[in-house]
Amino acid sequence: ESCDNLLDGFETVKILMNDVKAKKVHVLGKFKDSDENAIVSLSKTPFTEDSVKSILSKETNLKKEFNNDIYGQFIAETSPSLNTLATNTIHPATEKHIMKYTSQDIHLVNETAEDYQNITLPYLEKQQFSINWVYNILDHEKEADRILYEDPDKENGFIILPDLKWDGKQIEDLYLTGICHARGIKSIRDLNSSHLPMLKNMLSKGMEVIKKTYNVPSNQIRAYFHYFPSYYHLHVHFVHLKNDVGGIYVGKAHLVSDVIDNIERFGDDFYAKKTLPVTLREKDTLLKLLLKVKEEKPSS
Ligand code: M7G
Repeated sequence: ESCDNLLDGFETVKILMNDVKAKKVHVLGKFKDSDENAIVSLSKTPFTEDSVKSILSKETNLKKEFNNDIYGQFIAETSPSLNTLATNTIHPATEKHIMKYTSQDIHLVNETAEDYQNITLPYLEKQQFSINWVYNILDHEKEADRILYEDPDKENGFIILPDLKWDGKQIEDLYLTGICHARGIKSIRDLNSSHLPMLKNMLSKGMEVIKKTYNVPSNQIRAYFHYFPSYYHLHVHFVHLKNDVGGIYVGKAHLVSDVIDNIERFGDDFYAKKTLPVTLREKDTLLKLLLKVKEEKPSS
């Protein structure tokens, strides 16, 4: 389905983040006829075997930059159809979205169980991203044709589908999301032994589906949660080991297998009690709130 007019009259307000390494840019702007903020994200898509073959042909014009001994450097002007960009839009974008996509310093802070109860939880109750998109998926209202597998059980079931971050083309950057049917589990903080059957179900069936659909064995997939997540409805990130996305770093990613093991070995309330590291952006109000208690009680 083509949306030819969407960018007609788009007005760029500013570039929020230009990630040279990931070849991705997040732009704040306005669509024509709308006063509300929009974020448009562009990313260069990975090469595929087919695209490489088409680029390396007479359709491509090579403009010489220089030649030195045995070394040459050129700019390749490919045919427009080979130069597509993965484009994501958020509209209307809230202040919180703009913050999420604005380049800024990140801080690593320890959140104790007490901090969670006293600071994070009350903050989340007032301030969090809407999870409508999650419910739309669970209710088959959106992305229904993208669902790879569904276990409809209300307690232990889930839906697995390609993540927004994956264009579905290259197996090496496979990125799927598994969303549990049970509602009200915000993050790993809420998990206890009553959730073990669901966690095991998501892990084993998720891996089975990946093997069946993409022929990738489970030992080449990293299945993990984020803490903090952006969206507070429990979901698993299933990512190919070769996909070196940001978001797998220490202090943010928690392997599903570790979570299961911790609850089984160390008890029902492991995650309710554990001090968890959290990474927060400089301008996040929650960072200020968490740092404030640390200053008041420097020993913790
Ligand atoms: P997270 O850990 O809550 O947030 O994961 P973060 O990784 O974005 O910080 C949410 C996951 O859901 C991310 O991997 C997103 O790319 C993905 N996601 C977000 N949205 C809004 C959508 C969506 O509308 N559809 C799909 N399929 N995935 C989404």
